[in-house]
Amino acid sequence: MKTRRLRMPDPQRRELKRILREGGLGAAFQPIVDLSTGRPAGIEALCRPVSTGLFTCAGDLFQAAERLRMLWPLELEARRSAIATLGRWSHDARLFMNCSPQVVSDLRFVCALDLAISACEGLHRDRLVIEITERADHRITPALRRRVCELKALGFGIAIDDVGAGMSGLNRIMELRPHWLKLDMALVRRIDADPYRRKLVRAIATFASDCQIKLVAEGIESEAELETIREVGVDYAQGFHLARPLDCIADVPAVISCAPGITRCAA
Ligand code: G
Ligand code: MN
Repeated sequence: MKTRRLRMPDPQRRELKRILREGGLGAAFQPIVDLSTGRPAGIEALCRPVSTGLFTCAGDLFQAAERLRMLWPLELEARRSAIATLGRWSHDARLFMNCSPQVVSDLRFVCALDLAISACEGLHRDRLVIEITERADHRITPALRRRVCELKALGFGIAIDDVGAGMSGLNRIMELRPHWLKLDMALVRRIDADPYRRKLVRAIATFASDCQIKLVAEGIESEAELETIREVGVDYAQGFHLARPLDCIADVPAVISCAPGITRCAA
């Protein structure tokens, strides 16, 4: 007689299913500031799982979803809820959404985005920027390349996240030709005290400007870092020194003071 081995249900799978069923995906919103005006050029939606002990941060959650092949439904839900909040933001900043390369490559991706957009009156594709994030998968597949071309042709913005960290390297920029580059915070940390770092970021800023790519410095934590990135030619910035991620998109200020010499307290 054949014996069937019973598989124990994975507790993380059970929890992911519950999150999808009952909603347990919170979000926080952090502005990407245009340093020439102080206005948010965009707002990044950051996924924040409502903690139940199994997942304490978004990284854990998405790692488990990847392992359990549940990345698609989870990212779909994260994007849908982020897009829905845009109705509560009365200004015209773009919404930046983190998407993994596997999900962007999926044939259903564009349709799923359009469906979420159609539920939001007056929202157009050019208000959305897809931040291609880097988790484990570093290959640029033909499917990813095709989908990115398609998204650009349809009017969506494309950003490459965490440039300078891990796998978000030069070949990714070359292959995908994004509208936005987001410099990883490791590259800008204490840039004011490090001439080597300044030279590297200045070179990237020159490249970005020559290619009409908008450059964002992530993770700005001090006035000195802010002044230095501005000095070397970075036009957009994000970080605790400018604004912490906020639970409610409507609380993101319409103008963020970022004039040189004005000191803000990092809350
Ligand atoms: O990978 P990505 O750039 O999307 O990650 C953004 C993460 O960085 C979020 O979790 C956000 O809360 C965090 N973050 C945003 N601004 C800062 C900052 O100034 N310093 C640090 N250490 N983390 C930040
Ligand atoms: Mn990001």
